Amino acid sequence: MADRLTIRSLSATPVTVPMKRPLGTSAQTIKDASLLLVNLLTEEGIKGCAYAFCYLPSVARALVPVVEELGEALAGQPLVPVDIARRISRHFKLPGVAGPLTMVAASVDTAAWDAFAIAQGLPLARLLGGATEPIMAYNSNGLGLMTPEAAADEAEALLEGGFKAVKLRLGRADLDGDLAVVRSVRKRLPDDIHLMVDFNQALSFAEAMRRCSALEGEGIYWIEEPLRHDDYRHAALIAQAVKTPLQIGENFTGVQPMAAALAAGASDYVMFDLDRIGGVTGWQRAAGLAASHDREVSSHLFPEVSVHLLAATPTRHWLEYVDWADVLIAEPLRIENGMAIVPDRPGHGMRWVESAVTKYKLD
Ligand code: SMN
Ligand code: MG
Repeated sequence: MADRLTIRSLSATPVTVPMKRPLGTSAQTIKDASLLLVNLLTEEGIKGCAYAFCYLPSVARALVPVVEELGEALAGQPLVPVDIARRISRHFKLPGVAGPLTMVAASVDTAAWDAFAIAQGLPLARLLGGATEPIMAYNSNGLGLMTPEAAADEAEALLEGGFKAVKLRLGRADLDGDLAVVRSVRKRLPDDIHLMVDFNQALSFAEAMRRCSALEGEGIYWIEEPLRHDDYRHAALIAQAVKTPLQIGENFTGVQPMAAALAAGASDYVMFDLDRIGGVTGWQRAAGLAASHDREVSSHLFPEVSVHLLAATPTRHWLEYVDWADVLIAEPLRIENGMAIVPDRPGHGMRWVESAVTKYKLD
């Protein structure tokens, strides 16, 4: 087993895979997952990989040369994660690590950690000091904006696999529309099943205060992103006024916005998006900050890698389970009794199915 690795090259393939259930959010309806598959090759022959969630096919395509250019900057460097993270942030210092460039920075960081863990012969969770115990997961594969009856049916269907929690998207034109769906879903679900709701930043401050207050007593587990994601000042007022826990964080780009949100008291819970928080390196920093504030940490998308990171997060909370990348992955993440199983393979355990990559490749 090679214990020292040297980066040889990076490559990237843009793909779009259809989702089984379209996801209507208050911002946009997502029907396909446009991903950028990133591969890191070392001189020793060990490979690491990761995917970026690009939302739009054009973004996935546009990032290919960005990955290749970063590969030229990293070629010949020892694969020491702390140094690679510093080199990646220096590479993007002038354009700024923002928007789609965070997807590249994070997925290359994650691919580097994958290769590093493979070289050590350890699952990423264990390399980072965690156990490979199952992680509680909620099913997020659906429950977009839909009619009350359709939402109740879909909520029930999402319990297959033993899930104990599901997430419903809200943010219709008016409060009554949202309330009707919440009541229909809540009525259909057994009492011991948790129901999270997500507004995807749809509301003004006044409307958010009204709707979040109205959701009290409706059996909601958390209320996610009622406001523009970086409006921490008003989020704090809502968090204070409403007993149901507030959840934000999928839009934290690195640890600094999270520190500002915590300082403002903007939420009860936090959730990290692997691409935005800064890959494995960024997640660890954010998890340290969360632990120092006793804040529960959940994940956003990227369940295959997040399951390892949550395992090594002292204040771990919920894994957001989506199966969107499953067709591309040789051994997709397994759920048993509503718990995600941390793969006991070296690295994060994702390997591409080459025939699927060819099939779903974007021109
Ligand atoms: C969400 C965001 C982006 C894509 C899909 C779903 C949503 C979530 O905010 O938290 O699941
Ligand atoms: Mg969300």
